[in-house]
Amino acid sequence: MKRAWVVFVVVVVGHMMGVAEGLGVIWGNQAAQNLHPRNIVQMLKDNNITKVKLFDSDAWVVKHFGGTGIEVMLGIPNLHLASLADRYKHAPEWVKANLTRHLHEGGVDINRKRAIFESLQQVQLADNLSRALEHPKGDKRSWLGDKIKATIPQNADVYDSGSKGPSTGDFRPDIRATMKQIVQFLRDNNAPFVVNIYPFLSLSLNPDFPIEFAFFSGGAKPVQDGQITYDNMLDANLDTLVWSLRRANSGNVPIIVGEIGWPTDGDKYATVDLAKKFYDGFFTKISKSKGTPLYKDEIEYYLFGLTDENMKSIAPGDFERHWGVFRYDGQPKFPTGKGMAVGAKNVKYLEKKWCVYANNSEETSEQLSASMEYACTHGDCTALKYGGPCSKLDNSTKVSYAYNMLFQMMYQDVESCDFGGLAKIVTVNASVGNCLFPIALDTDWAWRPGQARPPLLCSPSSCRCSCCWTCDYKKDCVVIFK
Ligand SMILES: *[C@@H]1O[C@H](CO)[C@@H](O)[C@H](O)[C@H]1NC(C)=O
Ligand SMILES: *[C@@H]1O[C@H](CO)[C@@H](O)[C@H](O)[C@H]1NC(C)=O
Ligand SMILES: *[C@@H]1O[C@H](CO)[C@@H](O)[C@H](O)[C@H]1NC(C)=O
Ligand SMILES: *[C@@H]1O[C@H](CO)[C@@H](O)[C@H](O)[C@H]1NC(C)=O
Ligand SMILES: *[C@@H]1O[C@H](CO)[C@@H](O)[C@H](O)[C@H]1NC(C)=O
Ligand SMILES: CC(=O)N[C@H]1CO[C@H](CO)[C@@H](O)[C@@H]1O
Repeated sequence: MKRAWVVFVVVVVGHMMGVAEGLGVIWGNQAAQNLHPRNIVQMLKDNNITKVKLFDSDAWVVKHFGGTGIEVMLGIPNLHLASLADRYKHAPEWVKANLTRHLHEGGVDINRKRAIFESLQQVQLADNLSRALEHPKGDKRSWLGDKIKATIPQNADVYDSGSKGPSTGDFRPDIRATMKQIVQFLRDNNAPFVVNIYPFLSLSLNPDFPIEFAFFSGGAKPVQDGQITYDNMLDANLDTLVWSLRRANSGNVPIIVGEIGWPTDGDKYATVDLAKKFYDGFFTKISKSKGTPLYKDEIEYYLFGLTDENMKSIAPGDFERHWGVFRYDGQPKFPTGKGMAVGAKNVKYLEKKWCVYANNSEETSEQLSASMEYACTHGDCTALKYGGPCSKLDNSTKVSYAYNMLFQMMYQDVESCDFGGLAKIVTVNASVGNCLFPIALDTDWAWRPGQARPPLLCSPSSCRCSCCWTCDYKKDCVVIFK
């Protein structure tokens, strides 16, 4: 899900790892509507998932995990990260304001809690941050102490495997010095190295990638590295990291996979079938708790992600909005035999109303494509290409799909189903075959990031701008309480 060059910054709160404790999931909330946190809590419990990672520290969301026994990792918004790194005193201030405030009796479980500061930044920033987190006066131990651990998550492209496989692996030459400094900071503070590994991206970005190597069914030509045979990318990748850490004199640093998953739409390789194949193999692998050929401890994994996010940036690709093991409404996309099988229960939806292309006027094809472009820009059309079920619709049904997505993302606001008279609201299910025309979640259920309770609704007419969904709606739009 992340671009190749990004790094992340993480602060881990709570007792330290070493012993893995199973599977975590990432709940991102860049969707027009998100399930209520209490339903997420229930879903996690139903699936025996005890760890969740959130990308920001929205206090209202975090509060719902209090007393549930679920460990929470919290992210830091990007914009805060730079200032956190630039001056020494900012980091303690941020930690106090956003993190330690949750750590009280009856709050989010302090002993089992971890928090993540996370952001998309360059290596230099991570480097600055590791210095900001060190004690002044040259003490290498972080001022964060034992309760909060700092780590700086990386994408797997910060290391290369070299010519002979994992055993010749090392951090990339261009950033090696910085990476060395970062991992030694981790080592000195008993903090984990967090790495994001996406076999899907390796496959999707590299036409020569042997497809079966992305999965766990042993169908690919194995990589022979001395005595060790690698038949899947994940193990080979992790052992490359093990070697890279060893070469940085930090071989004991524990490893956590901070993100792993497979999207279901928006790319040639993003299909329900391949995602199911990936997850089936992955769940079988982790149920054996064996680590990798070189890393014998059980590894902790965070799945990306729990649900689809239809407002995520699609700069990396249309698949960005389809990483969920579950749909937008917490319903399973495919059966997973092990792990993550149980969907959200008692989900409430808005009325059974769809917005579709009316086909009753003399519109020109220019008007039609302009309306489609509007709907796709402000809504979500990422399911209309690349071979997924909605890509097979005929053109005019695609227009209906686009209209409906925007209509639902606008909480079925009637004014959002106008499109200059080209659209109409219907009560007959507009879904076609396996292409779901979704219904919005009930407003008592749904929320958007940063949104106060009760849910706010901002419609195009009240906004007088076409950017409710892309701009900061709190600033740019008039907000109506429903
Ligand atoms: C969760 O764990 C309980 C107790 O071990 C078990 O009975 C149940 O089947 C598990 N649920 C899932 C979805 O794995
Ligand atoms: C890192 O710190 C240096 C020196 O304090 C500063 O010049 C630079 O802008 C910082 N980089 C980032 C990305 O914050
Ligand atoms: C639109 O309506 C015309 C006239 O009724 C019909 O011939 C045509 O098939 C319709 N097109 C669509 C896409 O429904
Ligand atoms: C459908 O749309 C595509 C691209 O917009 C266009 O190339 C194609 O000719 C259209 N098909 C019909 C039947 O209108
Ligand atoms: C509409 O039909 C689809 C099947 O095509 C189904 O999955 C969906 O649940 C239906 N929606 C509603 C609201 O009944
Ligand atoms: C997400 C969040 O709660 N951020 C807060 C972190 O702390 C700063 C400084 O107090 C606040 O401005 C942010 O709102």
